[in-house]
Amino acid sequence: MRALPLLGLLALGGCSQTIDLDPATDDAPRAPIEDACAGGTTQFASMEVRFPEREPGCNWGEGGNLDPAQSVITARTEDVVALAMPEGAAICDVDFDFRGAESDEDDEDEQTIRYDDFFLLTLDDVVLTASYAPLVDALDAQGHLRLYDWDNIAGTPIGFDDAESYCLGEAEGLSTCEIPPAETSGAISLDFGEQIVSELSAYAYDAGRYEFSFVTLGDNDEAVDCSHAAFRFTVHVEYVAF
Ligand SMILES: [Ca+2]
Ligand SMILES: [Ca+2]
Repeated sequence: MRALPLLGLLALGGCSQTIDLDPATDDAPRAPIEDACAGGTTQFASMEVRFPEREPGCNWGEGGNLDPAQSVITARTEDVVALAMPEGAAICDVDFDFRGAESDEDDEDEQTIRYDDFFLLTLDDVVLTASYAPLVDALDAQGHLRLYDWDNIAGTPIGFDDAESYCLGEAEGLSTCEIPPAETSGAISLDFGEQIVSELSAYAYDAGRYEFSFVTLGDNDEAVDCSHAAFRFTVHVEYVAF
């Protein structure tokens, strides 16, 4: 938000003949970001995001969580990792690499996402992927983005038998994703198309933060719910600093 006045100047400089003073500029940052990204002064960074293992335990009845109930989403835990993006930076392109680290003894190329019962991975509020697609139906949309809000998910009935996953932009043919079913090992990939990256970039820039959240959901099983194994990925970002 602090960078917005600067962005306004940039926009004015680019089109001094048609100064638009309309205050309804929700979408305004997009064009300047795309212009700046096309300007050839982008920078690159690779950052690792690590979510340590989380032991079972949902804190039912606390912090907005409901009381335990069979086959209903009643509780969540949220682990947050902030990306160390420079102040005022905007994303031009982003790639996610979910391959295991080479130093890992067990598996160099694939990692298992283990979780109970379901998970969502978000950047800021935007759901990047979710292991159970119906959860996303309850969320507010902004363009192609779906915005995570626990209050919209709490109380959702669970159908364990048809657990289709969700990936941002995949249903619209704008992204290509591979998400292994629960409790299986397999290659994960999230490849977001240009349109999706552009919307993500504008959202994160407006939010002024780059925070990944690993949200784990449960119904009523104290011994397993809201747990997940360690999970990590590398983010390769091409960005421009305003
Ligand atoms: Ca249960
Ligand atoms: Ca459960």
